[in-house]
Amino acid sequence: MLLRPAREEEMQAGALGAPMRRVEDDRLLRGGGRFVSDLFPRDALHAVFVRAVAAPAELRHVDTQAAAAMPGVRLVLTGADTAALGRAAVNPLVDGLKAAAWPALAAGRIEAVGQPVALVVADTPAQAQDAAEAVVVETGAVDAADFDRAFAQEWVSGDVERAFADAAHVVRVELAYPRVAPMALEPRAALADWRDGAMALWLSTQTPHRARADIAAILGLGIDAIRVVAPDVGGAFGGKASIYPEEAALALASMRLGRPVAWTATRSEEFLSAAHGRALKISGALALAADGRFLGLRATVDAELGHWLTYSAVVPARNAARILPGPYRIGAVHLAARGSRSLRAPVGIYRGAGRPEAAMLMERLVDAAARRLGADPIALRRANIHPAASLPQPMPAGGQLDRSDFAALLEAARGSADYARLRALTHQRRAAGAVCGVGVALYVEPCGQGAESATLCHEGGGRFTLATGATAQGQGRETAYAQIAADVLGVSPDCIKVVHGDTAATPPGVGALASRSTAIGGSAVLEAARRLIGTLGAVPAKGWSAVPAGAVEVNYTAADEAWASGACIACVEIDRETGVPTVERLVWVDDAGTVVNPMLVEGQLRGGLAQGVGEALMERIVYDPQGQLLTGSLMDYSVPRAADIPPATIVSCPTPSAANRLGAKGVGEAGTIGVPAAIVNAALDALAPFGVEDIQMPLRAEVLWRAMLNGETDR
Ligand code: SMO
Repeated sequence: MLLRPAREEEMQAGALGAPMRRVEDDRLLRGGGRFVSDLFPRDALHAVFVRAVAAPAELRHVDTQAAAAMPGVRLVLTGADTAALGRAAVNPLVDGLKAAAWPALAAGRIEAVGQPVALVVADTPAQAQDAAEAVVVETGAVDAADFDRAFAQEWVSGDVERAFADAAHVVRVELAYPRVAPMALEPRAALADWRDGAMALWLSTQTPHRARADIAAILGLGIDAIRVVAPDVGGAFGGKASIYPEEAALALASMRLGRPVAWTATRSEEFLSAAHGRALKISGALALAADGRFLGLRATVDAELGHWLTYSAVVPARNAARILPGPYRIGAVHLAARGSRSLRAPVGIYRGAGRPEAAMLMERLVDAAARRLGADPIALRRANIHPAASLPQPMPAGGQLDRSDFAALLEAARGSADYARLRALTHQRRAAGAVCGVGVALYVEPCGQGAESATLCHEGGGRFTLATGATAQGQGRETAYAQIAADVLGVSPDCIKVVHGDTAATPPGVGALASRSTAIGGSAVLEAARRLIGTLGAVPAKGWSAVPAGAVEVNYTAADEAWASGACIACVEIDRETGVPTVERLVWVDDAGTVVNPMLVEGQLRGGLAQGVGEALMERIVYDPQGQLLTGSLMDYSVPRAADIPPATIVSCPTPSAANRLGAKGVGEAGTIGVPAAIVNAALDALAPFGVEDIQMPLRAEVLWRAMLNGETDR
């Protein structure tokens, strides 16, 4: 993507599509950000959680007496206090989902290390911490609880038995996608303020309106008694899309005390008890005709859900199933998705949410097929993709593939990577002793369905206030939404004030997740701007000064779901002596549909790419066999630094979506979907001369070194 510097005059021509600088950044870069922890009032009390240190266990007794008598302590809550609370909702996206218990504080039994067992509230954080250490938790041994299936669903299309019976070749891949941490820079934080029969909650959340409904159900109050505010949020990545037990306990504490109660999670608490991502086991078999046609696909997705279910607990498994078989024409498909609870922290959505796992399976299968057939990986993909003219196209697990041009994506990637030369160079380097390879990935990404809201008010004099049910955690939403509205209204984006995050100031909406906020929330903004013009009448040539004040409210529902797509090519070199991998080159062609602001798109793509590189090469949450978390700090859990991010060429190749008014597709999650698959395929290509056909993520030096060693000894 070639970016020119933002210039005023470019914006005059029409705000939509202009590389406008983010209006948020001046404030944020000067330290003017207002995150939840910046909003704690002087009279706030401070909460610290007592957490389980071993699991599973019978919880016999929590002795709070000594703690309650310590200086500054106002309240100690245990599971007995929270037992009567209601429960948070779980999105029932599969048949027969079995809901799990949802204790705000553990009662009767402890299910995971890190589970909150008691809440101590004191005048200062230090007093609360001291008192928390005086809480005595008595436990007894239990057999590892039998966590049965939470759900299982299958989808079949075509004659799968026949496809595999007719196959000239069948290739198989089995992979365990590591459990990883979403790792927002800002940890969870909450402030609960109960006064005059109403609850105000400031949360570091992606979904304030849903949190409002959850807190109302948990506390047994009408929704009108609850206000939730998401102020500046320092990253979320799916990890802040669900209400948490800690937040429910905090709200109860404020209700009991009639005082504001504040909590900021430590980094270790985030690793211990915030929702993780991925942790899918996924296996598949691809049946091929002798000429390389894909005949059939069988795939099984096994999700580990952790000990309680986040709102979107089912989404990763469901998403993995519904993007298969990716961009390929396969007549016979059998998909199975299952989820089971486990004695660990919850697993929820994380940037990509099932799509990276399924793309990894599909793309590894295709590269394995290319090796089996002696075919070129790009040529094999080209021979099996849906032609652009045949899209939209229904998918086996529901939904339909959006308009896309997969051949154009592959050809753009081929050209941009100078693919033929790259392959030739790889052969030469190998002949000279290097361990290096080229990997390809082509992916599809459902992103953006359902409804979002917007209210747009002309305040008079050409000034506007736009309130949205969507939220922001660093995406530049205020900039993008102002551009969309300004383009329709024929004004400069700085005439539009964008309001979000506060349920008292915005219409009910979904929030920011699932790469939906531009496609759906942006379409709501577009619709609102058009309707406002319709309501107020034609704007006179001399501008808005003569137009009266007025407002419209829109609840926009997309006709269908947008699907983004992209093609990636990665080059990886592996040090023969140490196994250290280097991603030498990444080319990524992305279809984001209508682009509102190319600078924001590139920022989102590069951010996702960084997290995609992290999960491919280094990130992994590790528990020991007793369920103790071994990666509980940034000393132990490896996230990529700036120097770990490879040079990447990003090329925009948009086909506007047919699914929503704006024609936009998602960009926030895209970087985690194709990039890891291309990197792993490149590593497997590099290791092919050693006879290595399988490798598990993350691709740490040790893993690669052992693979080379074993490959050599095996032969
Ligand atoms: S993983 Mo996203 O915030 O739906």
